[in-house]
Amino acid sequence: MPSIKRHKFKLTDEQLLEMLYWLKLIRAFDERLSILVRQGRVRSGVYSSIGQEAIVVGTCFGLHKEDYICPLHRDLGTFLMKGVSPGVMMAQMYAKATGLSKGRDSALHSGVSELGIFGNTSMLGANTPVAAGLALTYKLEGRDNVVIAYFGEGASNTGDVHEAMNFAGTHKLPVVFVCENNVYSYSVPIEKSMAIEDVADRAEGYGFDGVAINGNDVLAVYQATQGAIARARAGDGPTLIECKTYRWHGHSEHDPAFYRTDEELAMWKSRDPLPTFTTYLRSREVLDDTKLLEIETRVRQEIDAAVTFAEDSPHPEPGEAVTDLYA
Ligand SMILES: Cc1ncc(C[n+]2csc(CCOP(=O)(O)OP(=O)(O)O)c2C)c(N)n1
Repeated sequence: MPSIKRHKFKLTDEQLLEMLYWLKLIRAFDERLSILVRQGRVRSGVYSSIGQEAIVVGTCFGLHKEDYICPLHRDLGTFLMKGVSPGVMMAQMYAKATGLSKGRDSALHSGVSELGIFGNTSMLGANTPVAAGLALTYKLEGRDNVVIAYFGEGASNTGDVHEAMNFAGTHKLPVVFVCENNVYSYSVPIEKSMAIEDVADRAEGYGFDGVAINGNDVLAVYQATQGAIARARAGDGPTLIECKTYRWHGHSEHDPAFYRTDEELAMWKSRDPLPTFTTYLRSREVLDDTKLLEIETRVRQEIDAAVTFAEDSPHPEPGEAVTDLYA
């Protein structure tokens, strides 16, 4: 078995501050969405990623435009980091004509091929064979691009995920499998769905490395991803990165999550990826009050503008329902 070497990386102060900006933007986007759902303004299914932002930022930071991502229902932040504007993303959640799917789906299934985003599939895990297929294309075309395939620990139990990992391992495809292990698959805790502790252990059965890391530490996620991407670009095949994390909200905004305790939630909130990273940046003297205020003001303005754009956008015309169809 190959074994993962610690990947060394250096980020400039500007890049570290940019990471903080993304963490805060994605948190603010989801927090606002949650309020909009409660106000009845957004009626699409919303699956909050609050608490899991470090995975999105650590995996997407520095990706090339041509690299593909295959995100989950919970990964709206990956769309933002890949280049979809907060306004268009918000309009998508409002099912407005200016959204990605022009108001034609329940918000979570749109992809953007020009930006390297494959739309989320309802059948969880079904995005991973697609990721392997995209990676096969890159390999056959001799390109050095990579594909990031996201899935939950629940989805890791499906046949699709095993087939995708087996195929990718056999053909040494440039794909990074990112498991967002947030303890619950809907209401099912991990110990009721898996006989092993770490999803990462499964990689060995497919001939590549798997690593379980603190998914709430953005730099740990970045480091693991950069190592995996470097191996993938060099033709050394896939890596499985299991990011241990926790979702603060229920499975979706309509789930009150009665199946977990307040203590458990409080424990995970004490591991909030945002203050952890903020404290780190302050201790390294990368961040001070002025810079923090600048970032927070920018985030607030961008989210406000996104909501205004979505609210002011038109609903789709009925005739639009039969356009963009393939026969
Ligand atoms: C193949 C499949 N089986 C069942 C479901 C129903 N379902 C929707 S969400 C969910 C839980 C998913 O948990 P996980 O994969 O861990 O991702 P998370 O939502 O926790 O991020 C289930 C079982 C589905 N969408 N697809």
